Amino acid sequence: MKKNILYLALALALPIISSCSSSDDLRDSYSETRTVSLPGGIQALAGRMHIKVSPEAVRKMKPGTSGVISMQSAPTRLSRAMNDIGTYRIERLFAPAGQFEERSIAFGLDRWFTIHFDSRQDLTAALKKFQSLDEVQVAEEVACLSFPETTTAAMPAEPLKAKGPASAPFNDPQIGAQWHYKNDGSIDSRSRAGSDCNVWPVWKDYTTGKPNVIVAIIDGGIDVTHEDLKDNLHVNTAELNGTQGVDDDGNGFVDDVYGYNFVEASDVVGGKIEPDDAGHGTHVAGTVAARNNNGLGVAGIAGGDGSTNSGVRLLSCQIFRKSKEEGSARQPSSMLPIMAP
Ligand SMILES: [Ca+2]
Ligand SMILES: [Ca+2]
Repeated sequence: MKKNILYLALALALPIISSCSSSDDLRDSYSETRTVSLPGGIQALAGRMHIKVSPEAVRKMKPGTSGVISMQSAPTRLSRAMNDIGTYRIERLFAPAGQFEERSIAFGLDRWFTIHFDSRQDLTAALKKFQSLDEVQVAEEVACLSFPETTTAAMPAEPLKAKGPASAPFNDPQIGAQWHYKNDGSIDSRSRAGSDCNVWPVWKDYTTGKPNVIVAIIDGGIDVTHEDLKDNLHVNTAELNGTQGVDDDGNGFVDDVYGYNFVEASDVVGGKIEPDDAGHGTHVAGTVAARNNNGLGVAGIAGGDGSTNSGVRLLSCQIFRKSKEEGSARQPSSMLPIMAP
């Protein structure tokens, strides 16, 4: 993973490493991440926490041009606390935003860090220790992320037929089955008139979506080749026409053509978006802005009317890869304001 990992300076790392059996033992990967249960039923990652430090503390923890920070000058109590729990890596929670970094600093996003420490440590005790420090404003667990579950009871026993209300406003072949947009009770015996979001009048009288609106899909990755989505994707042309492996538009993200893969995993290369195994991100993107009136598939809530200057644009901010995967994701702090036109 190549995302601005801030390593401890050797001066601090030596005593940390020497206090453990092996530094390699502590260096977990996404696939090896262990979870623990906290009071209240929260599932959290072992050996991880997020902290927000004070403005005074962060001034001493600034990374150099190489990305390496010197903890020698960090507040003594904070350094000692990190040492006590076997900290082996510190990284910015919100990735540095390149030319837009000033904006991140203004909102204090540069003061959030992920602490990686010995997963054998008691997480509750570690959080309590950090919460007691003057230099730390917030210390919290890294909650597990997992796919939202859909219960079978909420799903129809049989697929709905692609019919439904007459006079559909667009020619998408599946629009009749999208009862959640317009439900007049005619789809089948189970459908209930009015159980919908009533978007048809909005399309007719107000808008079908405008391309100057970018909607971030914070979910599994979008299939950017999908025939009913590709024309409504936000495309970062500087990256599309740029050099692979280079942050061509200077926003802190490399090769972010359609968004970014924020999954925290050692095998995620270059932030490249990959559709999740359940197609969930693609499904959500389609609900938001599948291309309308293109004679293909379904309609999206804000998918336009088929004309060039219509439909919102989709930005894939991937935080999931698999249905049953547990882990964490880095935060897409700067992507949304940066990529908006
Ligand atoms: Ca970029
Ligand atoms: Ca369509």
